[in-house]
Formats: sequence, C-alpha cells, structure tokens
Amino acid sequence: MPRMSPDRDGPWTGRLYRFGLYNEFVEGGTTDPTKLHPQRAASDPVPSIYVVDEGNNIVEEDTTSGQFKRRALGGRAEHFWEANEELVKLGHQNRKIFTVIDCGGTSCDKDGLFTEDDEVIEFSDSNLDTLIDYLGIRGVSGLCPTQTELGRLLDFLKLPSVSVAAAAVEHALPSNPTQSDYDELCGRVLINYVRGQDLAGAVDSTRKATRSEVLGDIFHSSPTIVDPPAEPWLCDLGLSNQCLRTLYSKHLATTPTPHAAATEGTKCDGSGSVERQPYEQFAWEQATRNKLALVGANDGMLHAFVAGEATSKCEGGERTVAFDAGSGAEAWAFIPPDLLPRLKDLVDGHTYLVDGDVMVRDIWADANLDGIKDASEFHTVAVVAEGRGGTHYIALDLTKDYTSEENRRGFFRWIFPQPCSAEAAEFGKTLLALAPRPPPIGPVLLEVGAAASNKVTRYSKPTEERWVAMLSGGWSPNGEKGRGIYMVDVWRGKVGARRDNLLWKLEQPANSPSLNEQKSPVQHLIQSIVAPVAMVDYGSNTNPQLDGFFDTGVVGDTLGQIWVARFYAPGQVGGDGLVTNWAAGRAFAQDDRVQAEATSARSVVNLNPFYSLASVGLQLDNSALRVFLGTGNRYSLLDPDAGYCRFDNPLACAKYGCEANASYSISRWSTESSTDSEWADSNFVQGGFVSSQSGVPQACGTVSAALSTHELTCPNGGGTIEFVDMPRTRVTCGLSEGASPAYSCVRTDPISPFYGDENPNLAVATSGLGTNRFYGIWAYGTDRVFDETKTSSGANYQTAAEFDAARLTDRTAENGNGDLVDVTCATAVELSASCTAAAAPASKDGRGWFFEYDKLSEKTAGGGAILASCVMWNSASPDTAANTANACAAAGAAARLYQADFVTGAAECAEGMRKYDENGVYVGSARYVERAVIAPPPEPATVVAISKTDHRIKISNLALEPGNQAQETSASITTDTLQSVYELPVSRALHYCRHHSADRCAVSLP
Ligand SMILES: [Ca+2]
Ligand SMILES: [Ca+2]
Ligand SMILES: [Ca+2]
Repeated sequence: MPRMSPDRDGPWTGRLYRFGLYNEFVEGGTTDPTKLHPQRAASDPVPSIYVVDEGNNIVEEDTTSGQFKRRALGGRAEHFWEANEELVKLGHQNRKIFTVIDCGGTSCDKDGLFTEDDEVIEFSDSNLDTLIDYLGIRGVSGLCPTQTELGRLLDFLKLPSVSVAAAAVEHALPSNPTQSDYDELCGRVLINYVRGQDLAGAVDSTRKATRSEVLGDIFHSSPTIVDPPAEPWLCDLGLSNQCLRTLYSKHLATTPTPHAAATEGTKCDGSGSVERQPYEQFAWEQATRNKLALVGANDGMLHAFVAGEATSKCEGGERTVAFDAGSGAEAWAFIPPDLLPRLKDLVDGHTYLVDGDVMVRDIWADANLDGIKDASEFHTVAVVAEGRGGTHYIALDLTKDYTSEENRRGFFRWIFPQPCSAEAAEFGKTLLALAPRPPPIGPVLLEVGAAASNKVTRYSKPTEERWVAMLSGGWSPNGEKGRGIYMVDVWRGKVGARRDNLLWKLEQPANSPSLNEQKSPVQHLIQSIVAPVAMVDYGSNTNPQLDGFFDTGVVGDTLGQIWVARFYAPGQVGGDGLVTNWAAGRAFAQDDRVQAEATSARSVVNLNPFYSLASVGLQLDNSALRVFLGTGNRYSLLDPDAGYCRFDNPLACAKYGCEANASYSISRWSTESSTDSEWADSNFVQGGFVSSQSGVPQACGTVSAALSTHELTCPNGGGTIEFVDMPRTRVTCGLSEGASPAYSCVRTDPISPFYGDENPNLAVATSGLGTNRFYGIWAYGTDRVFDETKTSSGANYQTAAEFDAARLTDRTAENGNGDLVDVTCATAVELSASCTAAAAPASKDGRGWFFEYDKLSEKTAGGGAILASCVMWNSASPDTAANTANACAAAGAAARLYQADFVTGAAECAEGMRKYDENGVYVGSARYVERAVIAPPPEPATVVAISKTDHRIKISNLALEPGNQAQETSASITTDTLQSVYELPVSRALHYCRHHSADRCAVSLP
C-alpha cells in the first residue's frame, strides 16, 4: 500500500507498506465460526477480508495522521516491511541503481537510439564522466556553482559552500576551479543526492549518512508484483496476469509454434532423471527467483523491492516452492535515460518522474530465428510507462539477475518512441492506469517469406509468432498529442530496417492526406488516447474462435469514441517496416448527431472522455464482442460540475463557453512539425498535425527550437489568460549534427515558471451538459465486422471505413438514445433519483445499453470487472462542501460500486447486492453500493477465493482504499487469486494545497 507526504517546497516523500490479508472465506469461516477473525466486529459481514499486520491483528488507517493502527488492541500496526525503512537500512552507497547510455556493440557506437545493444551502467559518481552529459546540467543558469554564486542545487541541499559540498562528496576541486570543475562537482552532488545521501546534514553533521527520506512519492504508479513463471494450470484458468497459454500450449485452434525437444534434467533430490519441455525448463530454472514489487516513484526511478523470498522443499523428488512476504529490500532501481536530464528538477519542488503503471508479462522471442521455442528464449519483461513524468515507455528484462553480472547489456531492452523519431514529436505523457488488469502484451501473427526458416503455416500463410506490446499515445494538456496506438516488438529494440521496434500504428496522419477505405477512419482520431488498449483473441469474422493469438484491440479515446483495431490476417510488412494490411474503425461515438466530418467543429456538450481500459466479454449465442467502458476524466475525478476549466482540461472550458487554443511547433534539422488544437464555445473546432517531411526521418539532431502557445478565453469572469512559451522544452537531448555525432543533452531555454494551473473562476452554467455514462456495447461480431485487409469497398465484406460509418451511438437526431437502451431506470431496489418508473433492460440481441449517472460531477473511476456475466465498476463524485471547508484534510467523496448484467444492463447479477427482508426473503437487487472515500477508488481487484474447508469458490471484487477496511463485494459464490495492490490517486484537495494558497489548507503539511 503506497502512501505519500506532499511538501509545498521540496520533493515529496513516499512510503510503501507490506501488510497481509486475512480472508475468512478461505480460512473456512463460513462453516466454522472459530475460523472467523477473532478481532472482527459483530457488524462486519460474514465472511470478510481484513488487512492484517505481522501479528495477524486487523489494521486500520487513521485518516488524519495517516498511521496504520491495530483496530482491536490499539497502537501501531506492525507492517511486514516498509520500503523507505529498508532503503535507509541498505544505505545509499550500497544501492544498485542503473541507467542506460548510448553505447552499443563492442566499440561503443553512438547511434542516438537506446536498445538492448547499449550499455547499462550504474548511476553512481564513479561514472560521472559519462553521466554528466546526460544530466543536462552544464550551462543551466543558476543551477550549479560558479565563481560568484552557490547555485540552486547547493542552496537546496543546504550546502553552505563549495568546499563543504566538495568534502561531502569527496570531490577534489583544484585551487583555481574552472566552470567545468564546478559542473563536475555539481554532477557529483546531484548523483549522490538522487542516490539518497544526506547532503543537507539532517541526520549527522558529516553529511555522508543516508537520508531518513529516500523513497520519492509513489503517485500514479501502482506497485506490480513480478512472480516467477506461472504454473500452466494457473495460466489456463486466467488467474495469472503474467502469462498466456500460447507460451507453452501445443493445443491451440491453429498450428502452434513448435517447441524444441524436451531436455533431460535431474529431480530435485538427484534421484533420477526427468524430461522437461522448454517452457517447463524455463519455469523450473526461474521458480525460486525472488518475487519483486515494481513501482515507479517521483525520485526518478523504477524500484524493484523484494516482495517474496523462496524456500524450496524436495520430497520424493518433487520440488515445492513457497514464498514469504519478502524483505522489502531494494533489489535494484532503474532510471529511464530520458529522465536523466530531468533529475535536477527535483531541486525545484515536486515533479513527476517515473509515474505510470508497469506491465509485466512472460514472453517468447525467437532469438535464433529458427521458428522453434527453446527454453532460453522465454523471458519475463516489464514495460514501464512514465506517466506524468515523461512521454516514453521503457522495457527491461527481468529474467536474469543483472545486478550481479559484470556485463549488464540486455537488462535494458528498448525505449519507445526512440529519441528523435517521428513518433517522439507526437507522443503525449504516457499516463496509463492498468493495475490490476492484464497488460496489452502478447503474441500476434506476422506473415513471413515462403522460404523463411522460421515459418509455420497457419491460415494458408507462412507465418511467425511475434510477441508485441500495444502502447497508447498518451495524454497532453489540450489533446493535441498522443493521438494514436502503437504496436511494438516487446523484446527487440530495433526490428528489420527500422530504427525502432514499431510494427504497426494507428495514428492521426500528418498533413491531411487522402486515405483509402482501409485507412480513412484514422482522420477521426483527433484527440489523445490515454487508456491502455484491451487486447482480444476473437478470431475470424465468420467463425470466432480462440487460437492463442491476439487479433483485435479495443480502446476508448478522450473525445468519447471507442475504436476497434483488427489484426486477424497475418501481418504483411511493407517497405517502411510497418504492417500494411491491418486497420481500425470506430465501433462507437457519443452523440452522433454532431460527429460529422473530421475537420468540422463538433458540439462537445454531451461528449465525455474515456480514460480506462475497456473490459471485453463475448456473448456466446450470437458472437457479439461486448465492450464495457465508462466516461469521466480519471485525472480530475473529484472536480465538481463538468470539471474545472483549466489549461489541462479544455473540454471543460469549451463546455462552459470558453475558447482554448494550443499549438506546438518543433524544428529539428530540416524538419518542421507542429500540432495544434482549437476549442471554442461548446465546440471542438479542430486539431491536427503538420510536418514538412513525410515519412520517417532517418536521422535526427538536437531540437533547434521548441515553441508553444496556449490561450484560454472565457466569457464569464476569467477574461483571457495567455500562456506563451510555457511548457517549452527546457533541455533537449539527441545526436548532435556534424561529422562525428554524439548523444548529449543541452540547455536550450531559460527556466520557465510553473504552468498556470489556474481555474479562471467562471460563473459556470451547467444546464444542457451531458452527464457521464457507462456503456455496454456490441462493439464487434456477426454483422458488425470488417475485413481489415481491404482497401476499397466490394461485395461480401465491409471495409474499415464502412464499419466506421456504421458505428453505434447514444444519441441521434431521430432517436434520443441512438442505438442503445437507457437502463438507468431498469428495475432495482432503489432507482436513481431521476427515474419516475422502472424501465425494461436491453434485449439479449440488442446493440447494448448505457447507464447515466445522477449528477454531472459523478465520473467513472476505472475499468469494469466482468465476473460471472456481471460487470462491476466504480464511480466517484466529490463532496464539494467538505472540500471547500477543509481542503487538506481527508476530503469526503462518494464512491459507488455499480453492477449490470453484461448483456442486458439489468441490475440483478451480483450476489453481494441482493437484498433480503427481515424474514430472509429476496426482495430485489441494488444497482449500486455507496461508500465514503478519501481518495478516488482504485479499480476493483478480482478475488477468487477457495475455501480450505468446503472447497467452494467465491468470485468477488476487492477494494483496498485509504482509510477504509478492505471492502469486498461478491459476484458469485463459486471465485480467484489476489493482487492486493493498486493506485492511490491524490484528492483534489491535496492538489490545491500544492498549487494554491496555504489558506486553503486546514492542516499543515509535513
Ligand atoms: Ca544505441
Ligand atoms: Ca528458436
Ligand atoms: Ca486469434
């Protein structure tokens, strides 16, 4: 459970606690009262799940102090471990912190790319000479010491003089230091500060100890547990997010990739030999590796804490492996290379660095290209999103213990987009809220040459199995960036003739080209895609069947559209290295009365953004692929009304009648490119990307200019707020132009102030604005299909453009609810306030349903979980009165957990929401259960519990929320495995404390 302490003037500090869970159902409490937790309250439901400390005491959080206490006994709860304590214990000198530099092959080639070919080095002052070019500190006005100034870094660290600083980091300054000498001192100080050295002398006067606060705040990043490779049965049942059966199965609906011959091994007690298939061999070798908790923090690192140490037992030649709760020690940390020049921003107050979710999968990659799965070709990889901290994803290999190896090459796999690539100019911040759901990483089919050594014939084509990751373009303040989804090779950083690992993309095209029927829907992709892509194994249009290969992707965008991409046909790679025969179209668009041509203004009064991962369910009787997704700005969950009109929420501004414009232009060598986005009174006017060069630039250099403008004009009170050159690039990195290019980061601009993150204080008119909705739609299947390979229309098939034109909607001019059924008032024990009478749910063969929230400020808080034909999801809405009165205390907010039948939208499927009268007679089901929360609710984690006594299985959703006991809502008594980790978003009130005046805070912050 991550917690943090905000600080208005400096970096925030973080904590990561490990507690246990006591599940009364699992322990057998439903049949044997002695197995119920002895400290339970009489009013607690039977069975309950409790967060417990090391002594099995029920843990409660004091929402004022943030301390974990024992509920029954009082006093402090004993956590199993807490990561910051362990970091302090380890000491900053002993940490294994890595990064990667552009230094490939045996001769340290600098190609401006970061791939597995590049050297991984320790982030320590022993590598100062190399690292200093990446830190971007040279020539930064006011940062480092000079002949006359101490500089902000030393000032921030309370280092009174250059000589004290030099002594603290054991740096020998010459008697007449040059600026270069000062910069080196500056670099050494920064590196040691980031590692955790107490340079300020708070712990002791030597300034050489380790700080008491080493771990940075964990904000939008959810801790993710990396397990050893799963047993196939766990994987077959879908109980592990880390594996897919395509890895090992020899029984797929199409021809599986062949496996190498089984290897001969010995039993654990040496008592004889045993044959192991390649995947079994991999799993055997990896079974005793430590479990790691991976989490990004705003100290600039991805941290790996030991969350489980193995003990193996050998009995009768059979090995069993058990894990403890781990030590919490940091096994290693990694600093993404693009964040190296931003570490110095820690000096300027709170900043976002590694702030996104981590995707972990076991994968296969054919290293020797023989088309055969060898044991050495399986890997566990982590793909890390930088969240608000950056615009990239990085991938690491977790298979080997690279911390103990001399040659660490291969630990780092790739960064995407690569610096200086065409995509780099168009990516937004890689915000990604995934946990606790499976990541969009898995196998697809690519067509290979008929003579290829790795070919396997599938669907009458020579094909190969390729493991990929699907990445979302990300978030940008005005939606002017991140307009795409990108499929990349998950293992290699450079594929074919390309300078990166991109295989396919759906992206807002530059320069408004004319597009054929396969490509044309993309011109409607005019806003960011922040949500992760849901990857689906659907099968062919006429005979849906799981074959172990992903063939469909589903994702919502921030303008209320749901996209379906198809890659069922084995991908044919074209001249630019990208697959040519895949396509995507919109399955759904909100309020289609206004969804006209891409270039014309459209009304946004009823449009709301999708931010969550879609849940997907297949209706077996009619092959309908149903998609579940709700609207609501996940990153402004506790805003009132339709959201605060701020620079980063132009949709809210436009709804209130403001105009908001943003444009960025970048000039890089001979390429000029720009993006812009324009909003007006109640409308999204236009947005686009223009580049002076078509295609992918084959070389790149330091960005020579980066300008941006941002304007906001509001009619009622705000006036015009103009931000010019605000978020300009402060440091640019890349290969320098010239005969012998080198990678470096240089200063290009003076310090710019913080963003004007202000609410113009509008007199907000909210009448006529559409409320957020949750949708269950027939996105794909039967008559709603397209042939992704076709470039023009013809008989017996639909093109992507035709599918796009037949998209579903929730409002048309002719029909108020469009293609969907409004189930807001469908029968439930208590109907929504707006309902006058109970209505019928949607039909079994209908196009789907939507549920509308009571009030404008209520938003979907995450993705849905589908359990036993029941979709369950969270919403959140602010309690504005409490927020205003006491901004920094635990502000009240209401969260609701909703249920709906996945086909009809009826409120009658969740076991835990059934209501009974005093005689135990069923009286109906509730649509939702409501509770007060102090932070937006995390996504429900699915729990499958198997009772130790009667072996019943219960499937339920579990929420672990700050200040609340574990809350469980069962979907059925028949379920799961548990991922008890989640994201802790900050409340609006804390945001105010940082950005606004202190008088908004009723309590002082540490
Ligand atoms: Ca390189
Ligand atoms: Ca092979
Ligand atoms: Ca498939």
